[in-house]
Amino acid sequence: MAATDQTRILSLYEQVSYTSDTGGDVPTDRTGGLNLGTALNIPRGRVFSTFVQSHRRAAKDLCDVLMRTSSPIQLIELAGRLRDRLNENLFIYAVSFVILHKQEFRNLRLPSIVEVFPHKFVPAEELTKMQVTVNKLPPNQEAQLVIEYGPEFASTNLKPEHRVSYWREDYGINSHHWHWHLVYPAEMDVPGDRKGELFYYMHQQMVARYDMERLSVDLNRVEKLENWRVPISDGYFSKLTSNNSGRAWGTRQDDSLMKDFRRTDFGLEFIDITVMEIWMSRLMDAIHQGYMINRNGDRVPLSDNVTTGKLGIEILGDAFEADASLSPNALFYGDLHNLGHLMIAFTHDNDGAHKEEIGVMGDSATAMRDPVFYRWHKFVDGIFQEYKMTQPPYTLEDLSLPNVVVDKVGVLRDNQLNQLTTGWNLREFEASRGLDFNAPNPVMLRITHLDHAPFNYHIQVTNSGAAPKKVTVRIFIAPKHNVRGLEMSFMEQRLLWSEMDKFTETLKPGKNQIVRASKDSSITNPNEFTFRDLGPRPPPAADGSGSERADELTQVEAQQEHTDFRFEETMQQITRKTQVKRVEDEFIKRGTLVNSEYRALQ
Ligand code: CUO
Repeated sequence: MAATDQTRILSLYEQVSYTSDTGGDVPTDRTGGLNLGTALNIPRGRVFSTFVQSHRRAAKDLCDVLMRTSSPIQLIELAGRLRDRLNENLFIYAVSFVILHKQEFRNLRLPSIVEVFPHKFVPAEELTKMQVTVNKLPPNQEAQLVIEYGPEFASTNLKPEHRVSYWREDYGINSHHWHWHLVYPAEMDVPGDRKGELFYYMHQQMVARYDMERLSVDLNRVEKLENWRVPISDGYFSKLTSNNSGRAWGTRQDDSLMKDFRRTDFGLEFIDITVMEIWMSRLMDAIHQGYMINRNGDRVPLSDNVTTGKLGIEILGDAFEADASLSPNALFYGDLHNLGHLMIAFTHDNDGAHKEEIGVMGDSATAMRDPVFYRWHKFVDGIFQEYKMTQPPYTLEDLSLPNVVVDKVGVLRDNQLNQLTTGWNLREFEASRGLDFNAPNPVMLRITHLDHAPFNYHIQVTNSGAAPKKVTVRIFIAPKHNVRGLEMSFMEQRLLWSEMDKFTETLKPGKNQIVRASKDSSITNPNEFTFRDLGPRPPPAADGSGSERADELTQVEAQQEHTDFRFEETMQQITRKTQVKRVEDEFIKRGTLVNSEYRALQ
């Protein structure tokens, strides 16, 4: 890939909300007669939400057109012509989707969503302050302007939930969530296995990790939001704007009640809470009967013990998320998870009487800021766990590896054994890529965010076989004590295990010492690049050899530079003793899982 493709593609992402047109039909001469389907139905300046089926449809229509381009140049040319007529968020979603999912574009990288839409990560007040500062600069100011933001949160200590604001409102987790839904979208015909299961697993992991963080600051584990007829105790006021021109996200007072949805301005049909309850009940029936019913009235068995076809957890995930193109019966099982996001996001103005915008729960780039996100996903996870408990427990054979024994596991940083250090770090983004500050030089945003000091895993493994053996190593972290300060049993701990890394290793016969750096994690390493990281590259070698590799390496180096850990002096440091265990060890000790034991702990 020539470096210019990467550089040129960035132009599609710059100041995307500040183009001259304000919507309307795209003249044929600008689309080359292309049929954009419903892509033009979402007005500019409004929220685009992948939780809304008509918005997913619009995204599919647009992506189908963009996917037909066969080179970055073609994509840039076509998308460039459409950019100022389409909803900004839809446009960025679709271009990003095509770059990620089209084989020919696999060497292109996306710029960080924080730089494309800074207002989704930084309050409008801060961005306005930046503009004021820019306006006061002398006209020939040479240096770039750097504005610091954070740690600052949307609530105060008056609310217990505030204790984990620093985690919920971190840009990293929110940009990760936006990216995840782009990689595994619903109803976009993305080929691939186990999508429904991945939806379950990734969100289960997010809740597990959040619960772990809560325990570390003496908060209870999240309570699921299962009863939609009682008030939601915690409100949320994001202080963010939903678009660059200052339209605010809807807010939610404490003790707000979900209401039947009755708006006509969001591409959504009316929805009753009663209907949501019926869908939930149908999903629960299917779980306990062991099958779903498809549109023909046939049974679709739900079992994870299959040798062909989809796993039960995958079918359930598709029906629950929901992905109407994969659900066995979208009309019957509904669209429960997606519409839950939206019903919650509209509690403040369910009928549009106040002409208020949707709340942050309606956008995957902002939803994780809100405490209710975790309550909703704890409910979602509870349904999946209900299914899991209908399945036979894993056996010792399932979970052990013949001739392989893990002798010892630990983490090491400098000379500290089994102690991880987390704290604040700084990351710079160029705010002037997404927002027009009318400044001659870059306007940088230095955001405080959560990070950890790098460390190494040390794993001692014995392969008692005669031949080398290729194995997959999966590392999890889990809290040891519950909120009462008591050591948890494995069953109490079970849903709190959070995956830290996964990699393959070839074990030689005898003792093996595996050392793995935390920054190499395939799970936690942020695949996030700023515009600067993706800027112009040196031209390829004269014979063309090695240019792709060089490009890749430069990007990896840029990424590593940003993931290097350096504590900033004024920032609070949080240290926490942790114990890293192998899941397999625990299972081997305890044998198979006992359902009644699990239930007693719930
Ligand atoms: Cu990612 Cu509900 O699916 O937030």
